[in-house]
Amino acid sequence: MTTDFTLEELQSATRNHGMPLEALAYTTTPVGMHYVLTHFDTPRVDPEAWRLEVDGRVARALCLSLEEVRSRPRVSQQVTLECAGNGRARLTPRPRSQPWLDEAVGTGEWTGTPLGPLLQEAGLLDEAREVLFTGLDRGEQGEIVQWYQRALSAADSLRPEVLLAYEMNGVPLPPQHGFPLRLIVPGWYGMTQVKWLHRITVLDQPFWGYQQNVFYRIARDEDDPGVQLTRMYPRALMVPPGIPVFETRERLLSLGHQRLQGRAWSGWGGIIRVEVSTDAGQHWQLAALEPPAAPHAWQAWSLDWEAGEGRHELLCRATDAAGNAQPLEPQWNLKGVANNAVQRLVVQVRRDLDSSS
Ligand SMILES: Nc1nc2c(c(=O)[nH]1)N[C@H]1C(S)=C(S)[C@@H](COP(=O)(O)O)O[C@H]1N2
Ligand SMILES: [Mo]
Repeated sequence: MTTDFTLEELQSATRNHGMPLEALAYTTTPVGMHYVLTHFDTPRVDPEAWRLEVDGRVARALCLSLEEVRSRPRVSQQVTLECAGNGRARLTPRPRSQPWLDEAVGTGEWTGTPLGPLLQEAGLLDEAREVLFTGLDRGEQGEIVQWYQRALSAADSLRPEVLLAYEMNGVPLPPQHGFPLRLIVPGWYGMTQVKWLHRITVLDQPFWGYQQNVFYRIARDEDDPGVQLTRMYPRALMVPPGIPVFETRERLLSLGHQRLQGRAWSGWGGIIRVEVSTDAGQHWQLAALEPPAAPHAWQAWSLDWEAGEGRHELLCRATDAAGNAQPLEPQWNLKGVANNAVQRLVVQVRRDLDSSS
């Protein structure tokens, strides 16, 4: 396939990285295999000097050290994160940003303290409408020099599952995942999960910011205000079966019984159905689907298949509890976000591939 990727896109794709799809085999993604997306530079943070400021429309501003954050009530939660740009590289024409295929996802075991009680301690004033989260990273995007910032409504900020996380998979956050503290908003796309968090500001009016109002929207063109992204739309992915061809990453499989398996997730109340096609979408079969290990973690699915000799195109698709389904073809939009078109995988089933040879 010719795609004419630019060196800028390659630079983005090597700085950031996806989760190798074979890591779908783990319920909790090992730290180094979880995807990474960072707009600007990864800041180096001195944990002794770092403080979390809570200010704005609050009764009592707070300034907490890392020790003070860590000594608050501690909870752990398995949460699937996915970049809103996942699938972007499959759009034509391709919006210029991080060129993800299908792999911008991972499930971490996030440990931290719930945000709600901390906001209540600061005391939201009556006029509080939104809560703004600011990271320590700064750069230019869309010709605007900015700190990485995202806001949530006051109501969403007070949801019990929203965390200030200082550990991932039982270890302090690694630098690339937001050391020493990040926001975790289960079910929402990745841009919400502000890393290197150091300031929480309660606002009495809607926040206007590049990452809120310009970039993370589904819009037809520059004049279309579009809609703001919030929660993740459903997606199912398959562990690539068999063995890969290095140059093409096509899969080689031996003849006969195969167990196709993968994971599926949605931020809209979980997955109710995963279907698999082994003939390029002509027929679909219902996969066995497990409940999630945690309310906001992905769900395992599997399907047994008798593989006949030759070339096959495998597809999988998920439907969520809110009735959202995955389209067969990508739906184009200006920023290349929320492309949850079904995954397609080409496999060659061959007689010469039994495991002893
Ligand atoms: N401060 C800050 N937070 C950030 C970002 C960033 O560039 N700066 N990127 C966001 C985006 S777009 C995504 S998809 C997730 C990625 O989180 P991860 O790298 O831990 O997987 O972090 C979000 N939080
Ligand atoms: Mo993202």
